[in-house]
Formats: sequence, structure tokens, C-alpha cells
Amino acid sequence: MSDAIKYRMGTTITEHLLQSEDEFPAATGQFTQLLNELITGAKLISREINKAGLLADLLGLTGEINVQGEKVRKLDEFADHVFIWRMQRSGLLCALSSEENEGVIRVPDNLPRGNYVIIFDPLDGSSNIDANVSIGTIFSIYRRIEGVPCGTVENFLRRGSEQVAAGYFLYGSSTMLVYTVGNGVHGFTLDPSVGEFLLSHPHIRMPEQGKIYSVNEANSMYWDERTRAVIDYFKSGRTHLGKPYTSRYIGSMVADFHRNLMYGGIYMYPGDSGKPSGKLRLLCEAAPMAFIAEQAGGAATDGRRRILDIKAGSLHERTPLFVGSRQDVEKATAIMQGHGL
Ligand code: AHM
Ligand code: MG
Repeated sequence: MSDAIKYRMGTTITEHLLQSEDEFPAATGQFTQLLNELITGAKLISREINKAGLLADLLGLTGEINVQGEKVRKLDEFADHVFIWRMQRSGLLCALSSEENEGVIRVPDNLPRGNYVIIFDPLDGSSNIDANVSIGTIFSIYRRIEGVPCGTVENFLRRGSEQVAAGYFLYGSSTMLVYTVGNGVHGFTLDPSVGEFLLSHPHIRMPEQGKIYSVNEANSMYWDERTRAVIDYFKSGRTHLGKPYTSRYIGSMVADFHRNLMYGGIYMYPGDSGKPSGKLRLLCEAAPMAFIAEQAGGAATDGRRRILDIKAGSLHERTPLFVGSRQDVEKATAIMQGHGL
């Protein structure tokens, strides 16, 4: 059978995971089930997002302010509720943590518990929702620590290198799932006519060096000299291209990251004088993206340390982030350390 026909017959995520169970013991039946629960949640969210332009009551703010001090949008709240509801009932989780909620989210006592913990950002880039711009869901999965009670924060305060899986759903011109269980990065596209995510991008590799830099340059007046030097480098004739990179910034990390994963490039959210640790959360944003980047041949640092080596001190800890093509991240990190120009 030709590859073209095989592709049109489709490989679902379950089939793909079952195939990798032989090569990769972490991909157990329980784990496959967990990913399928996430997929159902993402399909429901994708459905709502697709309808959002038609049903005005799905857009706009709820009037609430979340734990991050940000205004909660109706779709943010919907996405958060869908994942919490599904995850709590999966029987696969010991506890959960969401960007939208301050503390650990417990699995109620009357429901079965499992051996994993999950941290997720239900709708990343949600300030873009009302303008029909791509947004995403990010997830990061760890095995629970044996002997540590489920409701305690210790199960979550880990190094990113301990993740057993990470991924994102991108609600864009099509809905995609990109995930890793530590044996490469694979992309699936939701085929709406079949209602399944089908393997569309096996073994994604990120170019070693890119052509794109992504950063909110409006913050440049708050940056220190080194941060400015990093961005100046990508805008100079000193790059491997002999000319400046191109600038692309959506303000939706999943979409910015995904584009750079496909084409090569670097996404940056550095610290600045107003936000010394930047904006992004270590556990639900930086660590999962770092795991995916590394598994695709890329890299991620906070300008000094490898993101996956940083042990979180609190659930909503923030970190500066430089993530993307390996040589671009190495260059940015060297400049942040005062070398490399
Ligand atoms: P969110 O999780 O509240 O949506 O915040 C994270 C988002 C990222 O998706 C995006 O890259 C960044 O915030 C944009 O921030 P800014 O508007 O400061 O550039
Ligand atoms: Mg976010």
C-alpha cells in the first residue's frame, strides 16, 4: 500500500500510542485513555470556538478576574470547566492544576484516582478569542510521586525533565494536537468529517536555525541591555542568513510556537523591568513547550538555564522563556550571558 493511501486511511492517536507502547513503556493503556480524555475535551472546545462568532453569548468577559489577575473570558471558563470535569472523572489522575485556578484541584473523594497528575492552560492566548485568532490548550503530565498525598502541591513542583508527556491543541485554521511522550514529536489534525485526530505530522523536527523571531517588541523600553542585544542580533546582518530574521508575533504562544516549530525560529518572552520573570508560567506553559521543543531537536532556556532543569517553587511561578530552533536559542542564551556577539 502506498504512503499516500495509508495516510488517507488515517492513523488515530490511540493506534499511534498502541504502536509506541512496545517501544516506550510509559505509553501504557492508562496513559492512552488519559490522552483520549484530553482529546474529547479539545473536540468540545474546538466545537465551541468554531461557533463563537455565531453565538454572541460565547464571546466576551465573564466579569471575573482569575488567579493571574487577568480578566476571564467566557470561553476561558468553558475550557477550564470542560477539562476539569473530564479529568476529575477519568479515574486516571491523582490531582490537577490549571492556569485559571489558584491551588491544586482535587479529585473528589467519591471518584477513583490514578497515578498521574496533569497541569494545563485551558485556553492560552485567550485575549485573541474575540478576533477569531488562533488559540490553544497546553498540557503537561507527570507521574504522581509515590507516597505523596494527592492533594499536596509536591506532586506538581517538579523539574520539567520529569514530564512523561506534554502537548498542545491548536485551534487554528484547522485543529491540531501536537504531543510528545519522549520519543519524538507527532502532530495530528482533527478531520471534522470523521471526528478524529489523524496522524498528519509524524516525527516533527525543528530546523536547527530559523528565519523568524517572535517577541512582543512593544516591551523593549523595559528590557535590559542584554535582552535588547538579543533582539538586535536577530534584526542584524550577523545572523546565519547574512540579513535580519523576519518578525512574526501573534500574541498566542501556541500559534507562535507552532509556526516556529514548522518553519524554524525563536519565540521569546524575556523578563523586563516591570515583570522580572516575564509573563509565562513555568509549569503550564514553559515546561511543556520546552519538552516538545527538545524532542523536536530544538531547545528552551530562561536566558541562563535549561527550562527542563528548573524545579518549580510554586504552582504559578513565572519564567523568562527563549524557545525554538536549537542554535537560535543557544545564541540568545549566550548573549543573555554576556557572550556570543
Ligand atoms: P494567557 O495564558 O493569559 O493567554 O497568557 C499567555 C499569552 C501567550 O499565549 C502569549 O504569547 C502572551 O501571553 C502574549 O502576551 P503579551 O500580550 O504580553 O505579548
Ligand atoms: Mg497561557
